[in-house]
Formats: sequence, structure tokens, C-alpha cells
Amino acid sequence: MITLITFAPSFGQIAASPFCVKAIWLLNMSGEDWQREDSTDPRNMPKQKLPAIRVDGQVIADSDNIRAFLESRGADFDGGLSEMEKGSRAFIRMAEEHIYFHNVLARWGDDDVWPVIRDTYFAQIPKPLRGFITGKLRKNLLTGMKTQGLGRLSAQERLERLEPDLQAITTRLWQGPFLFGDMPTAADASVAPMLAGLRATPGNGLAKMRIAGDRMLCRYIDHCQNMLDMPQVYDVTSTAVSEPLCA
Ligand SMILES: N[C@@H](CCC(=O)N[C@@H](CS)C(=O)NCC(=O)O)C(=O)O
Repeated sequence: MITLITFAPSFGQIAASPFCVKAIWLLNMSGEDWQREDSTDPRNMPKQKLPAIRVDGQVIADSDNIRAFLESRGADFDGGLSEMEKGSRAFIRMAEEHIYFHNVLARWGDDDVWPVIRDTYFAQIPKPLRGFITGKLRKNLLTGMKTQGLGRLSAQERLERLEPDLQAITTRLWQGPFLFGDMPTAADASVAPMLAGLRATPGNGLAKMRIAGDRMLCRYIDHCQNMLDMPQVYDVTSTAVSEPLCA
């Protein structure tokens, strides 16, 4: 049995981190038996981040490493894809190395949203200490976002930077219910949680409102989220046919 160490659910998402949601997708798609163990503190994890899995006494951290581990046991997340379509890796990088940071800034960088994030993610820290401890964490994180680059852009500039990514995703969704056809692939496991996380962010930030107002993106997110509640529908070993998204 594989144990997924994950952040707890929040804001209607099965896990607070889109990378943890991705790991849940991959575990479900792999057909492996797994259980979750919620954690609030990743500091004792090999990469000081979540998700991680524990299996046979070994801890494997990072969702990409989790993917590689599941593939080493026979999972084939991109089974139906041609060699050309396996360029879907680029969508994964776009989601994880770009859209994700929009998510981070929407949550940690917006003064109106931050108090909700603080009191949700760090509820276990006693109130008198919470502001002080989380204030330092927030400052460090926002410094990191300046280094990354997006943290130097205004919310409007960030929205303009995000737009072509959303267009690329939408263009794919005109072709079928998932990014690469009728069945979910690893690209959906990364892209859908990032979009869902942005849409689920408290407040009315520009990126959230852009996604929440896009019918096709919302149908895609909803479709994917429903599947997380019904893993048998998208277990790659199952023959169940999913409902078309854009019929
Ligand atoms: N590349 C990693 C990214 C994981 C990640 O960034 N996790 C964040 C949550 S979204 C985390 O654990 N942050 C805790 C911290 O930085 O202290 C993966 O794919 O698993």
C-alpha cells in the first residue's frame, strides 16, 4: 500500500496544493492501492515540500518522482499518445513552472486574500503567534517570487502573461474533453489542478475571475474534479467511457 503524504483539503479542493492534487490523480490513474496521510508540515520531507509518498519504508518526494516511481511499476499515463503528442510534457511545465506561480501570488501576494490563506493554512499555529510566524514565511516567499520574476509584475501584467497559456489550453479543449483526447493523460493531472486552484482562490483576483468567467475552462475543471470523486472512471486500466465535455 502506498501512503501519500499531502496537505489537507482546502477551498473545495481535495488538497491545498495543486501538486498534491496531481499526485492524487496519478495514483488513481495508476490503479495502485493508496491511502492519504494529511500533514501540515513538510519540513521533515526529503525536499521540505509536499507531496511525497511512503512505500516499503522509503519516502519519495516530488510529484515528478512519484510519477516516475508509478511508471517504474507499470503505470502508463500517456499510453494513447503519439510521439508528437508526448510533447504534452510542455503543458506540464507550463502548468507547474508558470501557472503555479500565478496561483502562489494570487494567494500569498494579495493583501485582501492573504488573511484567509493564513488562517486556513496555518490554523494550527496559536493565534497570538500566527501573524508573526506567517508574516516571516510570507515575506520570504514573496522575495522568492521577485527572484522568479512574476513577483515584479502588477496583477494586470500577470493576467496578460497568463492569457496565452489559457488560450493554449482552450485550443486543446476544442478538440476533446481532455487536453490530449478522450482520456485523461499526465498533462491533465498537472493542468487541471493548477486551474482549479486558481479558480478556488478566495477573493476576486484578476486571474481567478478570468478563469471563473471562462465557460470552457470551467467545464474542464468541473469535469476533472468530478473524476477525482469517481476514480474508477479515469483509472487507465478501466474501460469505462467518460462523458464528453463539449458534446
Ligand atoms: N516540484 C514539486 C513542487 C511541490 C511544491 O511546490 N509544494 C509546495 C506546496 S504547493 C510545498 O510543499 N511548499 C511548502 C514549502 O515550501 O514550505 C512537486 O512537483 O512535487
